[in-house]
Amino acid sequence: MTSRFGRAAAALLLAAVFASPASAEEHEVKMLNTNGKGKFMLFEPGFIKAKVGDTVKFIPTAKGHNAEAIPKLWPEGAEEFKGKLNEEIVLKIEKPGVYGIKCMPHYPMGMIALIVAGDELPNKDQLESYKPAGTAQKRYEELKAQVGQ
Ligand SMILES: [Cu+2]
Repeated sequence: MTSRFGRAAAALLLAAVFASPASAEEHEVKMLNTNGKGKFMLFEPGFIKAKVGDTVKFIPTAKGHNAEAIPKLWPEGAEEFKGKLNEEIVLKIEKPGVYGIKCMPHYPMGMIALIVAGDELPNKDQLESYKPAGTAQKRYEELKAQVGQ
C-alpha cells in the first residue's frame, strides 16, 4: 500500500516512537575495596551520567562501606539519603543537578562518587565551591573533569 494514507500512517507511527520518553534506567554502582588496578576504597563507576527519573543502586560488593549524600554537593530540594554500612540502597533522581555521594568511613581516602542528571545543572556552582580534603581532592578533580564530556 503506497497510498497517501499509508505514508501518513507511517509518519504518525514514527512521530509516536520519537515522542515517547526514554525509559528510566537503573545505574549500578559497586562499593569496592579495590578495583584491582591500584585504586583502593572506591565507588565503581565513580562518575554516573543519569537522567531525571533514573535510579542509582549502590551495591555493597565488599564489606564495610556505605553510600550517603554530600549535602554541600546536592541539588536544592532533592531529598538527601544516608545508607547504613553494608546496606544496598537505591537513590531515585527526581531533580536535575549534580549529586555528590560519599562513603563515610573512607571519605578521607577519597571514596566519593559524582552523579550528573540532566542538561541544565541548577547547582553547578557547587562543583567549584565544594572542596574535599586530602586524597578526596584528587579523586574529586578526576570525577569533576568528566562533567560535560
Ligand atoms: Cu567505603
